[in-house]
Amino acid sequence: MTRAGDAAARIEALRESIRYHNYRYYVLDDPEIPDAEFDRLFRELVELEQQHPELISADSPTQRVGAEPLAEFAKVTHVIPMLSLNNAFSEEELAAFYKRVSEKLETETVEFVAEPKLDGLALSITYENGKLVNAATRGDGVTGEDVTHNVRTIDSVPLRLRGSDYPRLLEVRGEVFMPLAGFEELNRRQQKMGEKTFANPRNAAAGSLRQLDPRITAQRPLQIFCYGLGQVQPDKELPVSHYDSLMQLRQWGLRVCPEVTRVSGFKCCLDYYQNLSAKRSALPYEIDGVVYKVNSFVQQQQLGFVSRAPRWAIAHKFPAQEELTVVEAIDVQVGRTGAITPVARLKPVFVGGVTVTNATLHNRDEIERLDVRVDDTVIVRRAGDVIPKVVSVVKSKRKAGARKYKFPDKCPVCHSSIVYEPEQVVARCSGGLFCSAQRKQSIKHFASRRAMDIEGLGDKLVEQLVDEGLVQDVSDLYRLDKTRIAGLERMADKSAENLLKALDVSKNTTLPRFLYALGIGQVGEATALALARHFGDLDAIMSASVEQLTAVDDVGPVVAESIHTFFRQPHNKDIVKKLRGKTIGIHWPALEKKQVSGSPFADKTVVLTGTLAAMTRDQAKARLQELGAKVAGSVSRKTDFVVVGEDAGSKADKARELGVTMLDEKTFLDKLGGH
Ligand code: 5U1
Repeated sequence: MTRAGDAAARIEALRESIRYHNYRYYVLDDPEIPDAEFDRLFRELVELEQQHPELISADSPTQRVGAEPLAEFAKVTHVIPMLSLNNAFSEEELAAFYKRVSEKLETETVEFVAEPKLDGLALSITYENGKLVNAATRGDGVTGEDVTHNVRTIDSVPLRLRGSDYPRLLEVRGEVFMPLAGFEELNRRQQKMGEKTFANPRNAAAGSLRQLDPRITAQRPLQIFCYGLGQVQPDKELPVSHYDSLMQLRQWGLRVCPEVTRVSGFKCCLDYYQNLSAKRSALPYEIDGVVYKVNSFVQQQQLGFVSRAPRWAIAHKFPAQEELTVVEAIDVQVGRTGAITPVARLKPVFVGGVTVTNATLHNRDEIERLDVRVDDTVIVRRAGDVIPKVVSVVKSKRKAGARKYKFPDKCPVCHSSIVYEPEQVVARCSGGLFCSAQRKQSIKHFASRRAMDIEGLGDKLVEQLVDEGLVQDVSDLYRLDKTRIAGLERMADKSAENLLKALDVSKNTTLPRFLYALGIGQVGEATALALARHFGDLDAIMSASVEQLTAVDDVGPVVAESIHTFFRQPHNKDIVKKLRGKTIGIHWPALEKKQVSGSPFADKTVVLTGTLAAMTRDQAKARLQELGAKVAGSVSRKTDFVVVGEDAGSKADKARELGVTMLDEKTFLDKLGGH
């Protein structure tokens, strides 16, 4: 075949593939591949068509915006088409966009409005004389679906506009989305009722908006952020810039994203992108990039449009959080408490900014739900610092004869039986401390930074110590001698000395750390701290009844039972005794309870936002907890103080909105200082 022939064949194959995935995405609401993969196919087609313009046909996916609307809904024609955005996938591509705009406008410093690119569905809502009369999805950009009945059920969409100075006809455009917490709750509900779960919040939002019965939509936690105007009549008194029009929309009662801001010049665009990227995992909804729009409407008009998108706007995308890869094997890992977690071993894939080789499969039920098999092509997701997970299997790529995964019934390490607690999905190895995997995990946990903080005692060394029979339980760590340690692979006199020193240093600890280090089921750092604060000393905790334990803040019957059982085990009591005994001598200062009761933060709920110059977020949190505060992740009417550092974002806005007391860093440190 000739090169032109090769290109023609590839173009046709790409078009077919894009049509198929468009259908899955837009019509079925059930995409098979991640957005990043789709973007790549699309870009390859655009590039090939640019190189071979003679091969462009009117029916190519590049020559129209979306796909066919669903048949069940009435069709709505958008008088002003709903366009899409061009993408920039790198700083260089953003720079090229900036250059094009500034050259065309003959200005070096262009003012933009920057806002998050939400991962939802574009919507058009029309108000006549201030009343909501119509709402339509984007569809193919020209014809959408009438979803008025469903949109009316979304709380954040006003049915009437505020005030009286709105135009007779106002069409607003925005993004409907499902916040993360609502999405997780919805999936839990769906699973409980044996209904289909959604792969991500975008699918959940799309599925919810495209319901024929508005009563179903009304139960779905949909939200909206408005980001622009469509038709407006009369349009004489409209603001002259995009930013002012958003502020005007807000005044009319329409919801605009609080992260919207004006930025001038290329560097400020990049700063906004970086700040938002750092904030991304803390936002309550999913975003996949930043949208920059030239602020002045006059300048927007000067720039105009290219076929499917405006020249005055661009979406600067974050690195993809979902990618395709292949499952090379499925293993199970044994945790500290014997929990058996299946893990997919993956062909290495770059996702969410790192190379991922393993992804959790959570439990046996999840393997069943996904029906994941060795050799399957899967979508893997890594968002923020969250452990990578397999989102779904691309069934159309499954090889013939791929066999269903059989969950083991014996622990792969100690060969004890795997058991299930009644009503629990977690499988556990029944080997207890006989199982070396459980022992290794509990020793690693004991030594970890937030527990006993034994520097130099990393995972590899713990494994060697257990495998060589030098350490059976954590108390054996403190009996190690230099010659034995130095004799281990990759160890020498100096590293052995350092480890012994670190072990010695670790003996001077705090009660909450020690409690946490013991690895009692269900006892994390916060519970350990609450227990230490409530009882004041370890003996009181060890002898407490379940009822007495339940009296502690945040300790429910399950946690209380777990603590109680732990301290009834002769083996555990023996280890604690050895650790505190004269020979080893782990000790901690007595807790000064009076410090807590006199503090301005005692029993207060505090939220931290932004960056503090004097301490890290963890240090501030620990200090507040020591002083009796509960440190929460989000602002509500129950919040007593919000500590506001540099570059604080929406939490500060929320605090302002709710009238919560805000402390700047200096006031915060002054309050801490006295205590
Ligand atoms: N935030 C935001 N998302 N978004 C999507 N703004 C925005 N603007 C869009 C689209 C498609 O389009 C206009 C620039 C035409």
